[in-house]
Amino acid sequence: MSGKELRGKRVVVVGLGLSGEAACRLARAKGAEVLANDARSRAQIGEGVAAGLEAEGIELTLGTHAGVDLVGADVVVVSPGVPAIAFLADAERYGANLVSEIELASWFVDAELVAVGGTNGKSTTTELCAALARTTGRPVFAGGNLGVPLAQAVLENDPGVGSDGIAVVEVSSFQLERVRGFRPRASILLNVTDDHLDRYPSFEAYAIAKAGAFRAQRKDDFAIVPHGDALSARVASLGYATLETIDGPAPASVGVEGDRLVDRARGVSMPLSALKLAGRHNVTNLAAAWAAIRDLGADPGLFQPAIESFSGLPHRMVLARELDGVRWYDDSKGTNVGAVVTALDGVTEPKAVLIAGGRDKGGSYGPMIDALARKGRALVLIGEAAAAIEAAAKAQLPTLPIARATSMEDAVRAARELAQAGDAVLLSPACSSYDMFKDYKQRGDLFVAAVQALDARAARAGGGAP
Ligand code: UMA
Repeated sequence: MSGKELRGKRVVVVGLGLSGEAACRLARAKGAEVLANDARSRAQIGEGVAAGLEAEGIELTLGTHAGVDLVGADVVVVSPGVPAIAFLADAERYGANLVSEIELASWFVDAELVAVGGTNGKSTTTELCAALARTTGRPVFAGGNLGVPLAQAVLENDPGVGSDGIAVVEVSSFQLERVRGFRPRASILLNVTDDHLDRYPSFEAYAIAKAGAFRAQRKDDFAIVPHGDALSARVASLGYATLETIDGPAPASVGVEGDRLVDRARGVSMPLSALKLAGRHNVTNLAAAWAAIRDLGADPGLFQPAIESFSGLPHRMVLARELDGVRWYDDSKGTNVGAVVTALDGVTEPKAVLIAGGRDKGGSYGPMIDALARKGRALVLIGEAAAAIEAAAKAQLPTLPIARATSMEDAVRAARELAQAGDAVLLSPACSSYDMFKDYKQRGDLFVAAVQALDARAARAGGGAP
């Protein structure tokens, strides 16, 4: 079904977070009869949001999913955070038309779409794509899992989703679970490693969910994966696009030769030093973004200034402070084991104290403990997963010092005691934040505040002004 036909249709939206709210309003603006449903109560949703939706003619069923008829609806939009609960699975079995919010939104996108998927590096690569896309002078939207739902951009007539635009969408596996017509001109898959195993029955199921960004692609579209990443290539090949590899020797279309990034398709190159982001993985991210935007017809000869002025994302390996020879990094967005491995291996300091823990997402901590064997000075653990991580670390690395902390301030104090001059301290939790914090942003902000509040050792020892 095409979205242009929503007038008079019955649309049910399940989950009233950012995506759900935008999806409701979009469907309503397109003339649908809309019912919004959320397990949270009216008080939890907030009277302002609820009354605002009702004023737009959107019907609400809040506090329960019971009694909501999905099978009788023409379209059911499922928010990314709603797992495959029985309510949805039953309806699907009886023929309900379930779609994700990005599927609904994409029905109304006239721009060229660029999708950025992968377990890690999505947000940085999305922003890199957007920075390179802006060199074309065309209107650019960057959002999706990154923050602003695609449905909201459509609702607000963002020029980046209009016919002249380039819409760069960070896509999570959750958003890709129910897509059919979502067809990016260029779709990037950066990597697939363990994540969200609390939601998926297996690693394979999680990996296959990512194929939603490729299935509707056609032969003249582009599916972009790193050279040598067989799993990503397999997932990307589940569609019909031309597979393009990056960050490797020819035929990879963009690769590293000596100290330069080389676009072999266009014969353009740039010194790697133009990229200000630390870590080898960011070269992969850049090569992928470069290839995608160049494939849309941009002139890569114009990319270098945009790359030089790109400074990265908040809570992604941001240097918070250097104190007494120790460098403190906020990588609160490191919410899975793969991200922590990349962060630990990426810091230039020879040893690091890692602050990790939070809500466990299933999967093995093994690769993180392997990285600690290479780089770890000590481990400070917070949150619900502390015991599981401690057990994994003790089994593999019995001599690694481990401390437990009950708050972020406590964790920072403990890390300070364990770090030595020349070390890094890294908040890269490998877990989600919801057991102790509102989200990863609040977790990172509290870390930075606690680090800023530390006194220099000389000042502490001196005990006041001379
Ligand atoms: N809900 C139910 N029933 C349930 C479960 C949830 O009704 O059984 C309701 C909740 O009560 C809540 C709503 O669903 O009201 C939550 O919806 P949501 O979790 O989809 O939240 P949104 O605010 O719409 O945010 C989503 C993404 N969240 C998730 O995928 C969990 C945001 O990604 C994204 O930025 C936003 O859409 C805009 O596109 C966040 C995220 O954590 C950052 N993503 C994961 C990640 O990056 O690892 C995938």
